[in-house]
Amino acid sequence: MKIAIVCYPTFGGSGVVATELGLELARRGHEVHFITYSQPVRLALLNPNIHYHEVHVPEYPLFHYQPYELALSSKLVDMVKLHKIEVLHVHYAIPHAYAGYMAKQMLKSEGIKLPMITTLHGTDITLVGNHPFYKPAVTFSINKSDYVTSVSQSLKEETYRLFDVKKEIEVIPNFIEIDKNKIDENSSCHRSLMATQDQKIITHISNFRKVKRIPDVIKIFNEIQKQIPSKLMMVGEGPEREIAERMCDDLKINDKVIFFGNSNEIDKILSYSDLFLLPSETESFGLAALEAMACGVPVISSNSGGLPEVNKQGYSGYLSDVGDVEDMAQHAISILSDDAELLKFKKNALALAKEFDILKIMPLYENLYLRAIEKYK
Ligand code: GMT
Repeated sequence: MKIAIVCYPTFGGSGVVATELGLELARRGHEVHFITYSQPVRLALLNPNIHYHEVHVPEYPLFHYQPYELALSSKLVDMVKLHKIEVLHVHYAIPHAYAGYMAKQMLKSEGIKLPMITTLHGTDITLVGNHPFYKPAVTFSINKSDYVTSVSQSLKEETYRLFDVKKEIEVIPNFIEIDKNKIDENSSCHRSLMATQDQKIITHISNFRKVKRIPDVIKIFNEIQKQIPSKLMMVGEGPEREIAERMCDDLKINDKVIFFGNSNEIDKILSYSDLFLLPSETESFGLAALEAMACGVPVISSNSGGLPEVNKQGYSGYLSDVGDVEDMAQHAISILSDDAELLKFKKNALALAKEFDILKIMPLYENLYLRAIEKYK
């Protein structure tokens, strides 16, 4: 199949999912065209089936806001015609589903039929898309998609609750390539760079936005380190980083916390980790938690959104109410203070992650593409 993928090329979860999906489709022999404003961070262009087309938005002094949707839909029309693309898969409703629909209509006027699949990822529904300024356009473009998927049952229910969506939403969860997350002894990332042998390694990875409740991460770690020799790895970049750094200063724990910024070595950092913290306000799925579990790292998370679909209470980790840092810290300490218990949780986390193996999830997408192409034949 010839598939076009539109996504955000940044470190965010939706871009990661879209990129890993495209890479696996290419490995399976499909021709994949990424169409976005810069090269997705995890995209390696070494596969002859992978193509990347950059969307340029020409600067013009009249424009206070650059019309990205317009440039994207024009690029889509050109690429679909040039490469005979059979199906369009847009990730994140805003503005991709809207731009995709415009491209579809332009192509239709030239007699070209292009099925469009929209995958809802989370904040496009729960935070941004729900804003009254966007809501009519988001509702319209979801309803006009040929097929709609969401990354969890929870997000599907949220979409129906918040929007007047008539379309059937299919749940296709986030996935993980299990074998990729093995410790590479040749890597420059060694455990000794992070902690001493007697210290436990605790990790948080996110885009450091408010929704991630970064101050809770620091508070939980502060309680843990009072009882367990440990270090905290803070991986990612975003507006809450400064607050977190200041908190570490105030609590006098900055020698126990490493801020990495954005990293391409997260699988290595995770492979050395003993525990993962994700106390988010909401999380449609929690890809970062799954990435941790795939490295055999138990997860202490909040119980909001789709997190209970990924992290299982008392098995792969623990889930607490949003903001209950005391409960989260207690659970963390209970896992970390007993080596046998920690080992059990690590094994369980890996076993659960295997349920989301890319090889199990990929046929769901391939089947969807086939159905979408068939629809217009
Ligand atoms: O978590 C973020 O803020 C990034 C965001 C994104 O759209 O890139 O992640 C969302 O999509 C991921 C992939 O489907 C999900 O695993 C994340 O849970 C979801 N984030 C939220 O719902 C906050």
